[in-house]
Amino acid sequence: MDKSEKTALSLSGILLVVFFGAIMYASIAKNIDVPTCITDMDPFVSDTLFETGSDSYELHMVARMWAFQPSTVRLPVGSTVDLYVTSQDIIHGFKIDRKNVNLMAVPGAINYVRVTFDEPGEYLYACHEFCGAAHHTMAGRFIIEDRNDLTDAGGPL
Ligand SMILES: [Cu+2]
Repeated sequence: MDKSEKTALSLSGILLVVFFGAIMYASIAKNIDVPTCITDMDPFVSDTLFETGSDSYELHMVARMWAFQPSTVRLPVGSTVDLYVTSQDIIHGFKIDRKNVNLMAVPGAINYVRVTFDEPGEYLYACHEFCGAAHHTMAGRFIIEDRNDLTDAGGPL
């Protein structure tokens, strides 16, 4: 083996040890870790839907293989929803039928849209990014109904 090859191999070995040591130092001594996929901001670890005013709501939608949480959302007609979408694992999509809403659900990030439901009925939402074997099961629905019907059903969500 040529002397320059030995030198290059030795330097590579030393660098591997230095890099591995740096990772271990950051992990153990500095307590630095890779970020979690889902954001740990407060709204995403507590309620998924809450009322922010009269007929206005804030909804936190979490996508994961292979479902949305929540899968059914009941709201009164005329509701305006501040919708925040994120993913717990991999990239998903979020599209609401008959609404101009088409977002990506990205792990570690939050996407936002404001949507108003002026007409009663069911608005399906689904994942539009092929995300694996059960991608076709990733769907849910907004049920928009008269406030009186909603009260009979036990309130929003
Ligand atoms: Cu998906």
